[in-house]
Amino acid sequence: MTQEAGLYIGGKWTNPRDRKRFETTNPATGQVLATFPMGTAEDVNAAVKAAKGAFEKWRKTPAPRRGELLLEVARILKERKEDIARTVTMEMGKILAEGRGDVQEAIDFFQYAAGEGRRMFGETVPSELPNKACLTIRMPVGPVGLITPWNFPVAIPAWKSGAALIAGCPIVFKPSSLTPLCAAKFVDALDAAGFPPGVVNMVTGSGSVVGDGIVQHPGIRAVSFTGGVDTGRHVYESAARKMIKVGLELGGKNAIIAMDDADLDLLMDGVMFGAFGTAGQRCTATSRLIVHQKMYDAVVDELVARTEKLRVGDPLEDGTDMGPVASPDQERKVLEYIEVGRKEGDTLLAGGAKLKGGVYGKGHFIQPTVFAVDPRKRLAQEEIFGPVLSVLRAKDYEDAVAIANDVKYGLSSSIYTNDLRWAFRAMQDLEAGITYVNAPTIGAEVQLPFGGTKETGPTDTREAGSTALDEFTYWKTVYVDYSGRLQRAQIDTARLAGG
Ligand code: UN1
Repeated sequence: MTQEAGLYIGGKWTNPRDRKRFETTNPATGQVLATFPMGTAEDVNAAVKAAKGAFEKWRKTPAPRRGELLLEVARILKERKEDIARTVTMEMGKILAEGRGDVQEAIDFFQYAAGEGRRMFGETVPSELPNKACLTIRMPVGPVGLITPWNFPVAIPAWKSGAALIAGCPIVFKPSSLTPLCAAKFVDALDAAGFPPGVVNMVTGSGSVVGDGIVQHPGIRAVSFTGGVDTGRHVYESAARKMIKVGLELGGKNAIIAMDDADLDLLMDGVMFGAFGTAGQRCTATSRLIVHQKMYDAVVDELVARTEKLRVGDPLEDGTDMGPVASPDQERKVLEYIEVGRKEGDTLLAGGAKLKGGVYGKGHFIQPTVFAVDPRKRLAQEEIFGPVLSVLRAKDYEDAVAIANDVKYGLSSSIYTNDLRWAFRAMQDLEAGITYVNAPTIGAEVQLPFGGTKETGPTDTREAGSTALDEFTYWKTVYVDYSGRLQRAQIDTARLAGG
């Protein structure tokens, strides 16, 4: 594939010459990596048409056979892991170990989803009538739209496409315009695995033309979207108007609660990874640290010392802890939040500036930043999606949980404690789709459900795990009457002998 990439429709890469093009750049260096076509409404139509054309055959392909293709994708991704991981790092800016992790998560999920092809369990349920069988089976909804963000440019497309494909749904995929090269390499692996033409389609371009075009297209029967709340609300509304299924994962304001009995070193290892891994650009990032007042001073001292030691730099280089943020927009947004903190009178404890000159000269590098914040301040409430951690003080367990829950999001959460009672209470008390005990808010594994509550996940869908299929299937209930006569439920109720 050249760096002048194209669209993938009906099993072929196409590069329409008359399309406007956009560039994708390396956020560490400003270097242009590739150009892509701005997809049009016609491109979306062509992709949906291809997907519709492929649906009948794909849904009737036995699920274990579909699974074999998914396993083949996993194998190809393994072979290409280093190249794709470097592309992730160059296009998005996360450090190479995390770029590899991104691809590994895709491999893991395709392996998991392949196995789902041999499970896809339904239920068998007793009938109230004799000689009658009752069961449930999953049905694929039809062609589906997948709209993905830039922060996990391989893993998130893999979660969505792996689930849709094993379920029997052809896909029309629109990647983020910041990371289309990662998406193209991922789709190239699907292409190499040999899916029937039309089962996989990718259209790059703007949210307003391609994204909206996919959601609103009558041929698209479900949409899965990961991104910000505002866009998510718009997708939700459009999907509701069309009465289709929609899966939403819209970010977080995830908290770690540090109880007074927490192991300080373990806590700090988790906080640093959770807050500054991927430069804080994860939906699951630890963006609040809520500390029991008895631990507060010790935690803050250690936090500042560790934050100041982080090595920010070239994400391809060994030994770098944190790379740049992903784009000029990201840089602007994060710096604006740092300003908000200053203006609202939050106490800046570490960082707080853009890094300039030398290796930083052409990139979007921001110092890892820590503020001490009160619960109602914007830095304690709003998703920043960058390397900015807000520290809050809590009186006791109840106060910590109240602070943790007092945000509109509900994705991930964590408590550090050695007291079983706090751990088990937190599992019940924290309003979030995920709770960790003695581990940070990031690092979800693919064989478990992933998603949130409140404004993070208003449709209550879960990606990954055994729940992944729910986004793309509906349940059919089947009754098989083999009695040879008309039996009427509720009317002819069969009686027990002697009844
Ligand atoms: C995201 O940021 O949207 O749990 C996904 C984690 C990763 C996935 C994050 N496995 O941090």
